[in-house]
Amino acid sequence: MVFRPSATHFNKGLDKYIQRMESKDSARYGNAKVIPPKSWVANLGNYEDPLENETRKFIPIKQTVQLADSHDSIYRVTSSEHPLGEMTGRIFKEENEKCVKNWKREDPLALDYRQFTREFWHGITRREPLYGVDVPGTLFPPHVGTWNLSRLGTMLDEVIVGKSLETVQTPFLYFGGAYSSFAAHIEDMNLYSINFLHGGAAKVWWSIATGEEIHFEKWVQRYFPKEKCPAFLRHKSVLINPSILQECGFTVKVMVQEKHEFIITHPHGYHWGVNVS
Ligand SMILES: O=C(O)CCC(=O)C(=O)O
Ligand SMILES: [Fe+2]
Repeated sequence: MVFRPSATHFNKGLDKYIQRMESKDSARYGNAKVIPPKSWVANLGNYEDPLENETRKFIPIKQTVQLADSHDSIYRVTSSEHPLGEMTGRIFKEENEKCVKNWKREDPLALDYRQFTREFWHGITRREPLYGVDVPGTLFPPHVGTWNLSRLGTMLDEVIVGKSLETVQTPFLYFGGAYSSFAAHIEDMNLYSINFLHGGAAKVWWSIATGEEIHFEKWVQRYFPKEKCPAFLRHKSVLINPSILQECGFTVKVMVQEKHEFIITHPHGYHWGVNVS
């Protein structure tokens, strides 16, 4: 579902807004998109461009994707650290551009989102995209009082007082290279997640309606009979072409997140996706 809250509703904060979304049964429709009011976006001001920051360094991963079934629909993603090791956003951008050049015809920025997703699934095993994942930090300026991902003010703050649960309550930055993807998963402790696109090209998300997760887990397990861990989807390495899930009767939704839009994932709501560039 897509929500376009008024400034009044939005400024009451995330907790209140989630209650409002839930009252509209948003979990049954997969991920929710929240488009913030213009006044809130204007208040962000001109903040840091992470691609120009010379002090924040990270080691991107290189993703390799292999087919895991016989009908071109289920894939296993493995990641290795980039051979150059730690780099700044600027170097990451250059490395990403080199990859895109090597793939020739497939410059993602030249495609609309339908062409892009078709191309993504079509060439998925031929590319090795780069992704800067789980980089601790935030771009939110401290003066932003509501929906600031570095201090969300959620229910968790009331039960965990005086410190933050590392990785659950602290924000991360993601630098998405062209065609980099994230595997199907639900969150640790089955919590919600919230994601804001600060800049760059879009991120395409797929999600399964809450309520279908057990069926989905059983369905996926059939394709990985050798997996010993019953919760192996938590290892975040499985990508599934949404078409096959639709054919098998799952409620799969696609959502394209553009600059300055939030995506909220629901507890038990499986989601996965790909960065355009
Ligand atoms: O952007 C990513 O790579 C992961 C996003 C995600 O799974 C989330 O925000 O819950
Ligand atoms: Fe997630």
